[in-house]
Amino acid sequence: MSPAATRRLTTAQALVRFLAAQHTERDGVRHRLIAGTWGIFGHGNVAGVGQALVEYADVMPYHQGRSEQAMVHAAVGHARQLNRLSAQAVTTSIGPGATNLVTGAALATVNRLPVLLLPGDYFASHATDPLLQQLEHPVEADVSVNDTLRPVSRYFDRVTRPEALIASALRAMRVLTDPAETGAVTLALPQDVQAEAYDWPEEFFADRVWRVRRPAPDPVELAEAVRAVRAAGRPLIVVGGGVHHSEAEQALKSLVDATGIPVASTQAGKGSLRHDHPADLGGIGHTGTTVSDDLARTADLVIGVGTRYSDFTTASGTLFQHPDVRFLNLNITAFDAHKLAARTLVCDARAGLTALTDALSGHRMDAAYETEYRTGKARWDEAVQAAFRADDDSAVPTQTQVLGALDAVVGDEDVVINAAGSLPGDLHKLWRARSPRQYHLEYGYSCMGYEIPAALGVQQAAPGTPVWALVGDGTYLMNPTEIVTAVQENLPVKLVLVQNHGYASIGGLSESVGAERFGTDYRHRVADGSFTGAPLPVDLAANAASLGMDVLRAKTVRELREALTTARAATRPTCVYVETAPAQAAPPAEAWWDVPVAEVSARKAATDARAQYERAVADRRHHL
Ligand SMILES: Cc1ncc(C[n+]2csc(CCOP(=O)(O)OP(=O)(O)O)c2C)c(N)n1
Ligand SMILES: [Mg+2]
Repeated sequence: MSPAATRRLTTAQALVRFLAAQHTERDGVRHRLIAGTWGIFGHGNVAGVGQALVEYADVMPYHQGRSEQAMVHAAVGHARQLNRLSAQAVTTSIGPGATNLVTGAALATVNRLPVLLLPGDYFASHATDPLLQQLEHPVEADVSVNDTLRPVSRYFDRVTRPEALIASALRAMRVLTDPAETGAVTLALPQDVQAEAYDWPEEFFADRVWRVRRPAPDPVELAEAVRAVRAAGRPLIVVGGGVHHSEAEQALKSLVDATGIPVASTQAGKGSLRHDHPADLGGIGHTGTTVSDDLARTADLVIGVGTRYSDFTTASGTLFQHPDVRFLNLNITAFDAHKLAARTLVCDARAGLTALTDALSGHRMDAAYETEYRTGKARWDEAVQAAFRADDDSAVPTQTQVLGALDAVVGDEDVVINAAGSLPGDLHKLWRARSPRQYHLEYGYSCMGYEIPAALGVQQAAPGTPVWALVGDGTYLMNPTEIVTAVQENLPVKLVLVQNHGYASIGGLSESVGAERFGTDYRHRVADGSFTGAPLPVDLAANAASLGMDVLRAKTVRELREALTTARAATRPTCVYVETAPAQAAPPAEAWWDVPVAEVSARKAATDARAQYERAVADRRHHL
């Protein structure tokens, strides 16, 4: 190829052609970087990116979505399933189509998952201002609504001339494939520029491979880390999503098998060790297990691996109570490694864990410590059994019995997706993850409406794998639209729809913070103005059926088991609809979570809750 060779294409055609030629590579395995493009067309992208997608339909798969936010969720599900080695793009029109991306972009960036956003933008020429859907800023003429994507993106550019795409597209790929920086990447595309032709250097379209690096630990940091681990009497490993992103599960197991150090997991890290490994203590923090939280309170060294230490993990700064507790953070992102004034090990999780295992050769926990946590784990296993067990097959199931029924039906390969409501807490405490990819909890943004579209992306990344989206009724109502897309794309995703007539999780929270469950039940308004009438006569099962799903209504524990078994084998999108009994069967929280309570109020519920709040907040520590 002569360096001088050029090809005359529109900016949008050049972008699509370029994206189709990008690849990632890690450990010798190659993936397409942009596996496909989701899109909803309007005047801001139909003639530009839309035209380019039909021109290059042979090299760039296109998926039609129903809402822009949901398309981003689908892309995020896909990226997470493939450990961030492959992403998808999302193209939108201008204005409302573009701003509908903001929630999805924030979710991607919070969870450090790559997605390429291609919102249309106003004319770079200003020739037709104000364009349909243009928000005119009277003072700053270069501002568009797409600027709302800046704070939620890890890279943002507005491509105001065709040739500017060359540098910008390369930078965008760098960020998408950088394990420390990845998240939402936005290339805003003025609609006139999308359609404008340019003589592109042929080299721009050549196959390109982005190596996803595995930085090794710094020798000085490693030596200090090893000294700290050897000196610790009660070390506890806390694993986060970074273990999965790095595919470091085997390296973690090797370290744990060699040393006997126990492992507790955040929502994103759960499944890093199989649930039946003797050192796997399950979830940690506000939604953690008794054994994890007991160990966390008494640990003298907390070894964070790939975790952001969210407030759920640290119980809002109250969990780690050993007077001399110290932290050692292995993280590819220096920003996270430095949290809690930790000793840092800034490197890839797999590389760091392997180096630690080698350097700790011969080091083993006291037998008494291992006995202590194994006993605690056995006790917790009994609590799980009790929450799952349903003695009466003909009764309406509780929510934890729904999880028990699902636990009995799934295999090692099934993926279970959830993000918001009361299910995340129950799942974090109770779910027995049997493989690294099984437990798919989006709890960085805990975004209602993530589950169904994410299931589509996961299913695209893992054809043939049973993929379950678990949603509450409130979550379902917020974003059921991608059911239609599952039908259209023949994706046999499975939906477990848990009906409890409102926001049960927030109802419980509301009660505990003195807000009296206000505004959390789905009930008719009555004469005094309150929502305390009969439950609303909605039929969400009929709704799911109307969108094209096969629907199985389960009224009892027995029917639920049968329905889940049928759904697992189904080859069409299938919904299991279950109304749950109100009984609270999940074990209570072991650790606190900071939700500030009214300091003054005329209502007893609030003043009582405030007194309790002040007692809890007194336990908060600064780790310095
Ligand atoms: C988009 C979004 N809006 C609001 C919230 C706050 N929120 C968290 S859980 C929840 C209620 C969820 O209701 P449902 O899905 O029915 O689950 P349940 O609590 O009944 O288990 C709300 C409103 C959120 N997480 N995401
Ligand atoms: Mg609900």
